[in-house]
Amino acid sequence: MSKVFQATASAPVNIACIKYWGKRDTKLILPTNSSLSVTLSQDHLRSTTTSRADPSFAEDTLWLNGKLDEIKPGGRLATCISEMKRLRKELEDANPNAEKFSHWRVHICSHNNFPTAAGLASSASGFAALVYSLAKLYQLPASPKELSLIARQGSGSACRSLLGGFVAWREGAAADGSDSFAEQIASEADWPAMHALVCVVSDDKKDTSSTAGMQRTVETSALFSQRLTVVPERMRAITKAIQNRDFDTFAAITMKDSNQFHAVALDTDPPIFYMNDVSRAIITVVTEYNRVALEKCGKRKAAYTFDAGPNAVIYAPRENMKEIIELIVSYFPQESFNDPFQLFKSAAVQG
Ligand code: 2P0
Repeated sequence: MSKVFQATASAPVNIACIKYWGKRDTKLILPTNSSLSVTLSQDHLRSTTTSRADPSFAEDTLWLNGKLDEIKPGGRLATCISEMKRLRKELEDANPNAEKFSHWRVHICSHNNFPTAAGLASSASGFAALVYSLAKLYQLPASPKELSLIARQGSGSACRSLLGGFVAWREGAAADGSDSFAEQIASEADWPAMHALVCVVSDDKKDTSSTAGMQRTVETSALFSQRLTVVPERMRAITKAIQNRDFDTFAAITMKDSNQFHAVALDTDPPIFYMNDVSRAIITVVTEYNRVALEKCGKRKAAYTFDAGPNAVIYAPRENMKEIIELIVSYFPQESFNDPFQLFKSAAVQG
């Protein structure tokens, strides 16, 4: 029997505090603004991917959650796979002793342990796990930053899931995308008190995909250009807040940016609604909770954020979480949610 190669890797979702929304290059997936996220840890929201190279395989094949998925020529999956094969080929060419299998076909099996495409960043963890598993399969010495350049071409937000903790995706300026990568600005250990509560309001598939929605915003929203003028200062300010463990500033910026992202979605023609009545009620509860906290001690105690779907993520220092969960549960009986609340904290990607 001839030799085969196989590797498994897993990557978690990330939840943005400064949102990525809009591309300046749709093929290379270059964003119109930098973004910043927290990579969630623990085992609840992860993609796990196994890649196998075997000389007997007839074509590259992918199964997503047990179902055969199409690898369209020239599409995002094909791009990521061919980029990883190219890196393996470079390694083989540079090292005469390296085994030559970059030309073999690969079979890839990927599994999400949470609802796919429900605004819970499944493409982020999915492409990060895919690229990471191929990097292990091909025994590449590439750094997470280098791999983020490839994962970005699968799905923009995926580049941030290759690193743990607090991660910035730099928009970059180069036309070839070489400076549009993710980098860690603080590790989980730098701010261990930071926790995230994921409130699954709905796990239905969303109506408007992020990919289609964001380009419609770029093309039709007058508010969008205003957003681009404020993001650079927000990136600077939130980075400083994270490095200083200044939760009040972190919370103020995170909520403002979530609100602005949903405002430009609404300003899109036709309008895009990602939040629903439960999402808006969660905003009201957190706002009131913070109003009382501001009155009492001059600082916010929680921050909501919503992505391209109705589910809420509430960031808060761990010490406030019990109170926040009790508050949310008292306002929203569990039937409002398809899933019980899940508590995560940020952490590094695991292999
Ligand atoms: C984010 N989102 O920063 C923002 C906030 C959704 C709202 O990144 O077209 O699925 O594959 O690059 O990465 C969703 O965008 O879009 C996203 P593509 P992606 O997390």
